[in-house]
Amino acid sequence: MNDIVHPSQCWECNAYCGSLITMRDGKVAKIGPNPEHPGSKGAFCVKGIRAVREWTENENRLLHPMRRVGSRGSGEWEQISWDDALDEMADQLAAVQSEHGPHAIIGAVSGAAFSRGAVMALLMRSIGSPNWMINQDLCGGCQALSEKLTGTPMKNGEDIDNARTAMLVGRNPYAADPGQWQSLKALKTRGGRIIVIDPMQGPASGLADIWLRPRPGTDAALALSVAHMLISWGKYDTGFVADWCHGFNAYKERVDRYPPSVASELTGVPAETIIEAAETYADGPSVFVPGHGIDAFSAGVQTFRAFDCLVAISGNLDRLGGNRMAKKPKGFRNYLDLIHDPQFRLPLDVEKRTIGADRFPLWAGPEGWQTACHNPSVIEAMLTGNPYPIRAMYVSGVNIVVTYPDAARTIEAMKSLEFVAVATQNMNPTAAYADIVLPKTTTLEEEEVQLIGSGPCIAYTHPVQESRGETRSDLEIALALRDKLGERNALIQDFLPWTDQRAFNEYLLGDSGIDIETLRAEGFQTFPYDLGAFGDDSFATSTGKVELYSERLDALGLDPLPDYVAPSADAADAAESTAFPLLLLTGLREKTYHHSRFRDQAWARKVSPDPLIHIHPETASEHAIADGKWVTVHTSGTNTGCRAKAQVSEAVPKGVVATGMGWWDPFSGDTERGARDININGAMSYGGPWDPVTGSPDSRGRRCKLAPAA
Ligand SMILES: Nc1nc2c(c(=O)[nH]1)N[C@H]1C(S)=C(S)[C@@H](COP(=O)(O)OP(=O)(O)OC[C@H]3O[C@@H](n4cnc5c(=O)[nH]c(N)nc54)[C@H](O)[C@@H]3O)O[C@H]1N2
Ligand SMILES: Nc1nc2c(c(=O)[nH]1)N[C@H]1C(S)=C(S)[C@@H](COP(=O)(O)OP(=O)(O)OC[C@H]3O[C@@H](n4cnc5c(=O)[nH]c(N)nc54)[C@H](O)[C@@H]3O)O[C@H]1N2
Ligand code: SF4
Ligand SMILES: [Mo]
Repeated sequence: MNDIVHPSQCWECNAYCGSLITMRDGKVAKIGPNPEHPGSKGAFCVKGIRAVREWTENENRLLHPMRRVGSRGSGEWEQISWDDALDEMADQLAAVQSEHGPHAIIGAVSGAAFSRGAVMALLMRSIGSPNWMINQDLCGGCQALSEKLTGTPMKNGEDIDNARTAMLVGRNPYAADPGQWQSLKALKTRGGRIIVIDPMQGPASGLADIWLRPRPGTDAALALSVAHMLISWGKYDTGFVADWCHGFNAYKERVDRYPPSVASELTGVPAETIIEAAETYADGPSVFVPGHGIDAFSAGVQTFRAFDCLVAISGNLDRLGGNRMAKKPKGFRNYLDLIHDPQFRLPLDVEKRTIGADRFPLWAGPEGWQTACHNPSVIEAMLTGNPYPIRAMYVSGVNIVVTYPDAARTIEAMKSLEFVAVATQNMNPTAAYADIVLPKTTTLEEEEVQLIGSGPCIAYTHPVQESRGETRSDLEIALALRDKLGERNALIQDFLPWTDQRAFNEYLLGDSGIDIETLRAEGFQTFPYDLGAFGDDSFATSTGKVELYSERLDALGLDPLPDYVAPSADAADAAESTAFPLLLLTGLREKTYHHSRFRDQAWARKVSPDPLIHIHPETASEHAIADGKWVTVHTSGTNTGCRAKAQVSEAVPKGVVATGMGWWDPFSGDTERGARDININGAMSYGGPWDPVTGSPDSRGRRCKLAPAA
């Protein structure tokens, strides 16, 4: 037995744990945690240990390019060669480009955190299209935009290990992030305090010293009230505020509108509890640990602004035990740098036509965070031709039929297109609507270099085995497609100047002084950085300071100060409130699944066989719903519904129901049914209200109704 152990990086979810992969006779024998990894520090999960291997070795894995032979969604395919697949794809894209213009072609990925995001953007730009979709309007987009506007990029910089107090807001690290969970338990053991803000009871509230249980979507009022208390007690960082904050007086006036009595009224949290939380948070260092529970909703940016400003004025920004600002080795290029690099940009007038740039200029188009489209506007354009037609789509690394709200409409939009190609590892519901399906490598087969904020470190994903079958990586597909498009004179410019993944990765490493060979051997590289050494270039805002008062929002006619925005469910009239009497939370994570992935793995189905919807005993009896029985779920704003299994428990407050996401049935044999029937996004609208900055829809807090299923 000759075991070789490769340090690598798991990126099956955005916890990004360091891994050790043991190879025996050329095969993966074991995947486990890397205790040396500075981000995860030995934490790991069952998906990293088990699901990735099955995902790779699975007999259902797609190993060859496929061409649709039946109608779209019929599930009838024939195997074809790569050459034929790429020829057909290039022919179709070139035809759409010449008939409708390059804008009519769109790419879709999950996010830009991995190379496939940037590769997709650059591939589309090479064709002349500024249009590509990310799903971060549904994930982390509100946090990112708030941090960008405020000048406080601190995502993944939570320094729980050195904190005295941690404040979790809409975060369930027990399921979502084992590294954070491990650090929080250690904090508790060493006598630190934990504040949890979450309407739902769960492992985190179980660990809490103070648990605030707000009405869904009202968290901003809590942050503003805590800030008000800190300022009124004089327990804020006067030096940091004087030197590095812009607009403190206006901000103070704003937060003074939210004494605990007012915040209590808005959120349902007792005023004494808000004061207790403020006292505890004031006794730092304190770390703000946010989660998806306050992101991806129509007031997401304002909610994050309220917390981000609190972190700044309390002196916890870039402080040991607080929230570290993003660090990067000098000379390293991350994916955002790539997307925004002037040498890879289309002319301004072309980028201005990005779908959604007119409505959400800080999200989509030239000034956008990632320049990507506003997705609901894209679906609209596919179906109506407004503002102009979208006729062809290339999807990679995202399962839009399952993970975008309004599955029926996404399917209708896909069916209306002239051409759809999907790159994936398995036949998922999105691939089912493709004309061409391309087989993709997995994270055990591809090399990736990535900046990990939680380390912070540069991490290396080790390609430990040969690609199975004919599978290829995103960059390999993009390069081959680029060549085919070139043969058809369909390239505007070549924005993919790399020969292979290694060249791409070396380009990312740039002049950072970190080299691939060391990364391969160690799995990661740390780099030196300063904490709290603020200077003129610390805050990337127009004033060069933390903008409590955002000049950019002001210029756009949006509220420049953080504020409480009533959740959209409050706007319902009497008829709607009667028809849809409950509030729906979606997105609860389970340890078994990563969104829609691994749904075909027997072990995972055994642990989590059905989509559950949590309902309070009193609410359940009011609606004649019994524990363990199937119910139908409908929300306001759509006609379609879905099913879930009732889990009657006091974990949710009365009148609130909570469910997961990502459900589909790989074995139903009926794609539409499999993707809509048990998928909460089959019952949700992707229409407004949208966050005015990110265009995010309400992925929770929507009004809904439940009834026993037939
Ligand atoms: N096992 C597993 N881990 C994952 C993932 C996965 O699919 N599976 N996905 C990864 C990804 S991409 C993400 S984005 C993260 C998401 O993981 P988290 O950031 O932890 O987010 P959620 O699990 O969606 O929700 C966290 C909490 O928000 C609460 N919540 C809901 N509405 C509100 C509200 O209005 N206010 C407050 N304060 N709380 C609210 C919920 O009750 C829940 O306890 O997990 C990552 N990790
Ligand atoms: N209602 C509701 N909807 C939500 C959410 C919610 O809370 N509520 N959460 C949102 C959030 S936070 C997120 S992050 C999104 C997730 O949305 P998605 O990104 O669509 O989720 P996944 O299931 O991870 O889909 C990934 C797909 O990418 C492919 N894939 C997996 N690994 C790789 C890879 O290495 N390379 C490539 N090219 N492809 C790969 C597989 O085909 C897989 O089916 O869903 C969002 N949708
Ligand atoms: S939590 Fe699990 S799936 Fe996510 S990165 Fe860590 S080991 Fe991988
Ligand atoms: Mo996410």
